Amino acid sequence: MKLLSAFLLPLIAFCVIYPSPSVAHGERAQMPQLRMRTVHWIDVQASTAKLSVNEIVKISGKFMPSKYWPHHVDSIEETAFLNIGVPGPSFVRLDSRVNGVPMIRSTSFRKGEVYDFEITMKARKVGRYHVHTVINVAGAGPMIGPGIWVEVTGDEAAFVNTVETLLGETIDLETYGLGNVMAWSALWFAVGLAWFVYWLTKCPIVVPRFKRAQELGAEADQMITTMDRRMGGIFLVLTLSLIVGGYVYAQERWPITTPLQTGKIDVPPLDQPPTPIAIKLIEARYRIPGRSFRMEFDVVNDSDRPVTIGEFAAGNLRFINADVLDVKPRDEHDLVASDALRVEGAPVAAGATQRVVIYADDAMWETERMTTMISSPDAVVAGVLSFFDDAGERHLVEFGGPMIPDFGMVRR
Ligand SMILES: [Cu+2]
Repeated sequence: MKLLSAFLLPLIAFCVIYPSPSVAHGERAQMPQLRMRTVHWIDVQASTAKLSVNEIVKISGKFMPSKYWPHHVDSIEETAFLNIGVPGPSFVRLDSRVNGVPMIRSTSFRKGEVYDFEITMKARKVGRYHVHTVINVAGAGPMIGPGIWVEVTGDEAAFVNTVETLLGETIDLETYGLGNVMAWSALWFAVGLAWFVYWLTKCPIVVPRFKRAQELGAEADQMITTMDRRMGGIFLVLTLSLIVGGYVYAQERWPITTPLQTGKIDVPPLDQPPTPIAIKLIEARYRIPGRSFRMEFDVVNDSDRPVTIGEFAAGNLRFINADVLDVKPRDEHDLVASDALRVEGAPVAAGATQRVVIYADDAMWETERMTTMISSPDAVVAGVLSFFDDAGERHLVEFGGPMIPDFGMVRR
């Protein structure tokens, strides 16, 4: 009790009085290492930001499972599922594909490989939603992609969700089988209730009866009357008949059924040439007072064109080099810093190896709570660099390594 009043009550009071600001649905709460070192989401976009009920929105882009996947997090190379995270059943997913393969079932993805995805959804409920891509990893949980605001207007009552079955029958998925579900639930509830009510008519009931049975010990069977045995028999026969009868009826009524598919499906990687650029991280430093990330690399350019860095992406934040790329945030919530990447030592000439230093400076590190990585016992960071050659060809290269915090103190 003393512990309660000394620690818990002030803590509870603090939480009640000082609630943290709510942001969409908690994407900033995910640990920075999980955001930076699990799945890199690249160029995620929605086909529209505003649509009416029954209209289609497609979410597409690329993702790359990180080669720096934390050891304590279950691997994406085991079992994973591509999904969309939105509050409530506000959309229905009509189709989702990775490298063209339908993603109805779970799969696994290889670390370091780039995958193309597209998810097709139909708007169901009116509202404004932060639509996130998500890869659910078995044992590890959801790896959340960037959120895109999508607004749905129109008339919910007009929502149509029909499909044609393999037997050519058109059914409405909003109501299909609902009557059966309700009838069976009501029936079993009634059977359970009747059984309970029967025992309530007996004296003594519940706890006094339990105590009585304890007192009687081996003699407790005496408490059960012939009537009780008869009722028990009736309920047993009734329950078994309902189960068997229900099964026989369902077999007669729907002779052809297929079970839900739970097997895994393989996604072959895209057929693409290996990237001609290799990088080695020399040092990554995060300067806390300046909200500035400084990274130093050795870049080996094996291609026959000079390359420079146009974008640095980490943990769903995008830092753009305005000299190379023109990418503007789609709205004030988009995590794009249009002119926040400074590159020194580039372009890297064809065939050359050069030391390149990049600075990603933006308050997003702070506002998106990425800075909590400095208090992690596993301060390893990872990100993706977009290299562009002088013909506009893009090469995605991942890097990772330990990060050293810089507290801005004068070193002695
Ligand atoms: Cu969100």
